[in-house]
Amino acid sequence: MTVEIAAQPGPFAFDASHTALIVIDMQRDFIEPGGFGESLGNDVSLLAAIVPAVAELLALARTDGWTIVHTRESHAPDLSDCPPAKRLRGTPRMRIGDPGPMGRILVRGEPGNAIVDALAPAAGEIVIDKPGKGAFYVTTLDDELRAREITHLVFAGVTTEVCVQSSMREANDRGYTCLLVEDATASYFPAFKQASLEMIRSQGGIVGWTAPLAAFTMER
Ligand code: C5J
Repeated sequence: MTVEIAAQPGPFAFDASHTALIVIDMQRDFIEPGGFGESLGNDVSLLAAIVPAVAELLALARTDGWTIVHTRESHAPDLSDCPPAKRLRGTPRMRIGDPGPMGRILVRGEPGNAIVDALAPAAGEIVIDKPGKGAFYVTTLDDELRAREITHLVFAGVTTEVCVQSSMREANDRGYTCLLVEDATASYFPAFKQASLEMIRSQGGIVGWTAPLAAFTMER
């Protein structure tokens, strides 16, 4: 059944059976003190603030039978999938692969690399480990979505202007119809979040649509 919600730049229509929720990188490394995000000098509380909204969106998607995907920005323990150009950027204080308070920074399997407890993937949900900012780069995400005949993607997660926007642009180029939930995404830089939302929906939705979580809950 197709439903239509109020969104920008116009109404967004989708069918639950062809829709996936893509929750980007809600990991301890970005959201909790002691992880990668904080090691770069960021205020992680800005990201922690959206956890309740993402939890509500996940609950709604589970109830309505959407496909659910969680991503984690993560690297192999030998860092063979982390280009030096990525590792050497940022602050020399703590880099990807270095030991941190929650284990090695952004390394697969380390405690800090896990998704925060409140948003833990449920059995059967897709979890994608991605070495890049975009969720499609050297991952199986596109194959997983096409195998399930997914055409519409609803995005949430962090950070808006980096991994969320990169993933949404990659999805757009692959032919998916995309929407970003405005209050279920966050940036360490509120102005960057606002600019990203405006970029995405500009020019008639050049990357896609945006809508508040309430647009989904009011529909029910
Ligand atoms: C960053 C991300 N910001 N998940 N990663 O490095 O946006």
